[in-house]
Amino acid sequence: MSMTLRRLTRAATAGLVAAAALTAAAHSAEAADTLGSAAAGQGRYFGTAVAANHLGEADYTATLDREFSSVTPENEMKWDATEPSRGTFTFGSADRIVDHAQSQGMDVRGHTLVWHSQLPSWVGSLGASDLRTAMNAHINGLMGHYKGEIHSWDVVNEAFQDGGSGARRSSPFQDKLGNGFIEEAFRTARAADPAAKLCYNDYNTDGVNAKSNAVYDMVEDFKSRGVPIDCVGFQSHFNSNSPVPSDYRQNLQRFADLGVDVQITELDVEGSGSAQAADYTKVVEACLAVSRCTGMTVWGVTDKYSWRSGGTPLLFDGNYQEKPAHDAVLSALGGSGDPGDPGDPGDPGDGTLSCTATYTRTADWSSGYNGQVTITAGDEPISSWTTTVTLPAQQSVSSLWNGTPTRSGNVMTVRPSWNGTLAVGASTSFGFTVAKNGSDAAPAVGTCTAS
Ligand code: G2I
Repeated sequence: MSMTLRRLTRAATAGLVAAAALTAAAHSAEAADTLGSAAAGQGRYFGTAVAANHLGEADYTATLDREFSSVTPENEMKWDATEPSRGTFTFGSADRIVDHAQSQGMDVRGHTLVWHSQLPSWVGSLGASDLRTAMNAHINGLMGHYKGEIHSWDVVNEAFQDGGSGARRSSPFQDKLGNGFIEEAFRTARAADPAAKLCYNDYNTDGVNAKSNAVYDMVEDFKSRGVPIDCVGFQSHFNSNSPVPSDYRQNLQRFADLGVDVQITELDVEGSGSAQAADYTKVVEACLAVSRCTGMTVWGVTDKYSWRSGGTPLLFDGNYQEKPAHDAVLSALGGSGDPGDPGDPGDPGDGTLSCTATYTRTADWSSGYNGQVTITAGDEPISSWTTTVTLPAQQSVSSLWNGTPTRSGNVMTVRPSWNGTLAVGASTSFGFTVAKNGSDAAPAVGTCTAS
C-alpha cells in the first residue's frame, strides 16, 4: 500500500478503529480476565511480538486478539524487510500486522529503525556521507509510511557492546559515523513523526551493570542537551544464564528518574511451571512499581514460534493453552481469570479445595423432623468432606444416613460414608431424623471442610 493510500485508508477506517477501541474499553471495565484488559486496569499496555505469516492460523490470531493490547512486528519492520534495496520500500508484511492490530483496536510498537542486524548488505557498503543520507531516508521512509499509527518506535537498537567496557558496538553506523549516529537518528525520527515515542532499546541492560550504565549516561546526556528521546526499552530475555536481576526495578526506576518512560519490550523467560511463573511475576511487579513503566511486551504468542522455542519461554504453550506463567502474569496485573479456565487466579484449578454445606428440613411432624445437609464441592474435585450439625439442647438424632457421624454432646461431626468423592461443583447429601423433645428450633450447620 502506498503512503498516501495508507493514510487515506486509515482515515476512512478511523470510525471502525474507534469502535473497536470502545469495545476493548468496555470489555476491560467488565472483567479483567485477559492480559490486555488487566494491564489496562493498571494503566499499562500488554503486548506481544507478532509474525505476519502466522496471522492466518486461527488459534494464533484468536489468542492474539483476545489477550493482547499492543503488537510489535517481530521482523517485518526491520531494514532487510522494508528496504531490501536502496530507496525501494516494501511494506506488505508490516502493513498486514498494522492493519490487523488496528482492526482489533490494538496499539503498535515500531521495531526497529537503526540496527546492525538484519541489515541488507548494500547499507554496509556505503561511504560515510551516503550512509548518513541512507539512514535518515530509511527513518523517514518508515516513520512517514506509518505516521500517527505507531505508539513507540525503537529508533536505535542494541548499539552498545556486552561485557564490562560500556563501549559502543561495531556496526556500519558506529564505524563510519561515530557516536553521533544515535543522536542524529533520534533527531530525524522526531521530525518524521512527532507523535511517536522515541525509544532506545537494548538487552542485558535489565539490571545495573556496565552496559546499562553506558546507556544511562547516553540518556542523561541526551536529556541535558535536548536531544529528543522519550523512552528506553529493556528487552528482558531471561534464562538461567541471564536471570531476572534482583535490581531490575531499581534499574527501571533510575532511568525513569532521568525523565523518560521505560518499557519492557521483548520479555521471555526460559523455563516452565512455578519457577517460570515466579520470574514473570517479578518482571510484572517491577514494571507496576515504576510509574513511568508504561507497558510490557512478550516476545511472541506461543512457545512453538518463539526464537527460543526449545526454552518454552512464553505464556501460551504450543497448543495455545495458558501456562502457569500466564496465570501468574494475569494475577500480578490484578486480573481475575475466566470462569472455567483451569489455573486462573480464583478460578477452577487454582489448587484450593473447598465445599459448602446447606441445610433444609425435608419432613416435619409433631414430635420430630427430617433434616438434610447438601455438600457441594468448590472449584476443585475433592475426595472427602467434613461438617458439623449442632442441635438445640433438647433435640436428639435417632438415625442418620449417607454420612458417618461422631457425636460430642449436641454436636455431630459428619464425614462421608460412600460419598466423599465429588467432581467440581457436584453435590451429595446426608439426612437425619430428629426427636424434637419439645424444641422445634433448627439445627446449626457448620463450615464445610474439603480434602
Ligand atoms: O534475537 C531476539 C531479539 C533480540 N532483540 C531484537 C529482536 O529483533 C530480536 O528478534 C529476533 C526475532 O525474534 C527472530 O525471529 O531477531 C532474529 C534475527 O535477528 C529473528 O530471527 C530471524 C532468523 O534469524 C532468520 O533466519 C529468519 O529469516 O527471523 C527471520 C524471520 O523468520
